[in-house]
Amino acid sequence: MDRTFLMVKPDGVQRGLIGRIISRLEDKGFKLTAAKFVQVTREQAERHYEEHKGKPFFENLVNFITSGPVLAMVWEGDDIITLSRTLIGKTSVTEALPGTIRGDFAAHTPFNLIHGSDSPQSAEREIANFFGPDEEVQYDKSVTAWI
Ligand code: RTP
Ligand code: MG
Repeated sequence: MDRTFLMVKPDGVQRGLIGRIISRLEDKGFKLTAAKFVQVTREQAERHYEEHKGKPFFENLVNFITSGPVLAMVWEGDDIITLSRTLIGKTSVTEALPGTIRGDFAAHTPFNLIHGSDSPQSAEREIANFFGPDEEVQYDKSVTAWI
């Protein structure tokens, strides 16, 4: 079973889309193992987006992600890193297809509602930036046997 870090960004929280975003992840059959509603600190935001440090949009990105609370989550599922990014849709709202979260709900780049890790290495680093080792819940989700 693979795991990833997914985060409803401040725009998703402000627009009241937390429930609908979570529903899409549940509908797909993914398993939620940790969740935390938090205000991201500047240091945490810079660590989270460290691969973008030095790029022209970095400062705006950190300002955006620290502009209000986010819902930080860990989800499990086979191939979840690839599958969740397909579900989320392209970064640019002009390229995000209908049927994806961004394609259906996001109207202005870079306010694209949800973050998803892009590799297992990123996932581990991003999870450790938001959650302690004991904060993930281990449990059986019987429906996963049927999907
Ligand atoms: P994310 O990391 O947030 O899940 O998004 P992503 O993988 O689809 O996109 P990434 O390339 O990692 O970029 C991270 C976030 O930075 C903002 N962005 N702005 N040219 C720009 O102004 C620009 N490029 C990227 C977006 O909010 C993007 O989600
Ligand atoms: Mg990214």
